[in-house]
Amino acid sequence: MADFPRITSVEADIIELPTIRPHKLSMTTMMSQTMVIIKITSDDGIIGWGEATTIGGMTYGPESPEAMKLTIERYISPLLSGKDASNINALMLDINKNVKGSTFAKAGIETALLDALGKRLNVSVSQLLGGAVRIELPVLWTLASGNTEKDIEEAQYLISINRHDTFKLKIGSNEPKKDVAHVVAIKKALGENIKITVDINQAWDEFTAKTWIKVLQENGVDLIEQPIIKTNFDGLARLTEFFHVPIMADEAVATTEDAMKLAKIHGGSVFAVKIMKAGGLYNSAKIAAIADAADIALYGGTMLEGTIGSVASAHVFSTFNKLQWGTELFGPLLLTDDIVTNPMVFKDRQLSVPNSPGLGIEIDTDKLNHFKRK
Ligand code: MUC
Ligand code: MG
Repeated sequence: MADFPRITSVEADIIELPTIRPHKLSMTTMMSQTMVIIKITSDDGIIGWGEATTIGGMTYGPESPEAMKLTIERYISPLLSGKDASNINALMLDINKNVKGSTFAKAGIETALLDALGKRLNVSVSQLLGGAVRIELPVLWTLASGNTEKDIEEAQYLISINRHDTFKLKIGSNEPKKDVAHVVAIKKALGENIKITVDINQAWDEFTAKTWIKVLQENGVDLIEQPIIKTNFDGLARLTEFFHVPIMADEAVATTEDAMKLAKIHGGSVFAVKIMKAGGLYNSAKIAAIADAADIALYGGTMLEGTIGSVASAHVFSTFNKLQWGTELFGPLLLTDDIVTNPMVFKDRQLSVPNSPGLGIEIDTDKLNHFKRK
């Protein structure tokens, strides 16, 4: 063995897991989730696992699962081969020089490198990132069955078992009047003590947003997420100034550069941070720092990843100075099965951040092989 652990292989496999019910968003309805699972092996025998995941094929983000796998195999793997597995800054710098965009693939690769380094040093990923300031993260649930009555039933059950007290509603695929009536009906049925957030996933233009956010605000909705097209930064700033209800940037705030531009004009009173959009955990922490400096609140977002991606996100969110709006890291709960032997623990409206070395997950290789796209 060399004086440093050399990377010997980088593998990327597409895994498909069915969802527990259809998950309806403004741009698509998901029946399953497709994940790219990354395995990085080094000559000291340590294996790191990562995940690169998007939502609904190419309807949400710019990278398809197939493109992520290809980018990793054809362009990223040769950059890593034979290099020092422990110098993540040097590796990511080299990848960023040679591979443009591809933040989802890069997030998965960086996750695998962090998992391996944590195992090598016998510390958790959050310790590698400087340490967790919270070991439990609030977690909401998204109601997106596409049916108001079913959503109410689902929420009432989850409230009764104390799993969640905050629900996110996905709207934007119907006429605004119908969508808003759906939100108001759910808000009324669940009552004062239950928080409701609404994600429009860019479906409204600015005028429609101004008209209908007013009704949502009057009906006690707690947070409005990405109502307008992600490129309309000034529009987000105008809505943020106009409304009392907080406006959250999601698709608009992908990279550190987006965060900087939005922070300057206060485009959003909350930023949804996601490791996939940001291109990894370190960039997510940088976005959090920009938000803090601009007095913009933080929310730990999901790309509906499985356990690997959700745990990686939990590690970095646990290190944020502030996490005023909690998280939506429920991805594994939306899936009918898992590829780890130690699933995430969700209890009393919180998820626990693992503290064993690396990510703190154990891969179930039989399940991994079973759910691999053939
Ligand atoms: C999004 O845009 O926030 C997060 C939760 C969920 O149900 O969908 C995602 C995507
Ligand atoms: Mg969103």
